[in-house]
Amino acid sequence: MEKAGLQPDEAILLSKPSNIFYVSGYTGEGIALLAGDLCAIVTDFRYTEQVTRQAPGFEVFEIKTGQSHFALAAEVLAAHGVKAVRFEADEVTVARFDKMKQDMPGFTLTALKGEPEQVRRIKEPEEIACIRKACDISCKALANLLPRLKPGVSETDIRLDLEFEMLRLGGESLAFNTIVASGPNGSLPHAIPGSRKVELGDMITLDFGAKFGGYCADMTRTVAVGEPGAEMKKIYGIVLKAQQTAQDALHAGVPANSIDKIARDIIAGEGYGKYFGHGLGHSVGIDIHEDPRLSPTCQDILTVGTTMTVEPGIYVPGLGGVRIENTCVIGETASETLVTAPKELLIL
Ligand SMILES: [Mn+2]
Repeated sequence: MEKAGLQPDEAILLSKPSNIFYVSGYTGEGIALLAGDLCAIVTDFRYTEQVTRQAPGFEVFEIKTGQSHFALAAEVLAAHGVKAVRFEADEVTVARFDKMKQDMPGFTLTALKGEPEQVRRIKEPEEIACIRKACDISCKALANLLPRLKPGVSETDIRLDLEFEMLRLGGESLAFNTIVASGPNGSLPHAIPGSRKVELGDMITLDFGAKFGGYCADMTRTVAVGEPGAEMKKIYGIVLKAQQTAQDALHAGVPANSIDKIARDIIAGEGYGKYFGHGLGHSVGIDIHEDPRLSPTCQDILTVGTTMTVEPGIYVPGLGGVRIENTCVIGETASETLVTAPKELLIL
């Protein structure tokens, strides 16, 4: 990918798992080296065969007992005439940077400026296909769960049920820890599922996603078990309008914060502005949270092929909360949602 911009004596050293997967398809531990005539993974005995299976285009170098990945990388790079190494400053800890300096003497070490992530912003059709499949699995898991959402079921039981369904339906893992927030717990945007049992009249916020082909789904639905109170119903209507209006406005060529503003203005206009304290959305791919963001401060111009969640919410302490979230792909004049589950208020 970004090898095109490299000098002949320069290499990129990747240690962030999502960037290594992006360039190579390899999902195990280790580091990736990219230079003019070199694509390599440096790893240990446990993963050597896995590299050859997942990343056939990459040479594999296995560290000796006691040898650090950086020390072996230094040998490999020196043999290719490399003198300068660029690394991921947002991934390498201070301790690992010290180790890198110690084990790679003589190399000029400079930080990448988020170039791998920049390239990853625009998803290839094969990447979109994986995210779509992850979203399909997630939607089916929700549909299978719904008949079992009843008074007396605990949040942790709901979480287990939903996660089991996602894995049973072909999800290879979970994109993130499932959020289940029932009744008054709904006012916590990132509630941890607990022992609280669902009561009649509760709204339940479910924020979850499967992973497929290395790519994440991200979706949220808030459903009611029995007739909810009047204010929660009103809040649901506001969030739904904010979600739909912002999603309808999402397309290439506009600044990210203009989409955030659409949802924020609708919610504020109804008097709930102070109860929507997070950004409207984020990009999603190999990592669950990627740039750009739909937030009041992100001025990036949206581009075709970028994925984006649209997830407004209203959280009222003591009452509850509502969030509705779709993962969308940005097109030239419109966006397409990859999450097809209905958004209208569902009263079970
Ligand atoms: Mn999200």
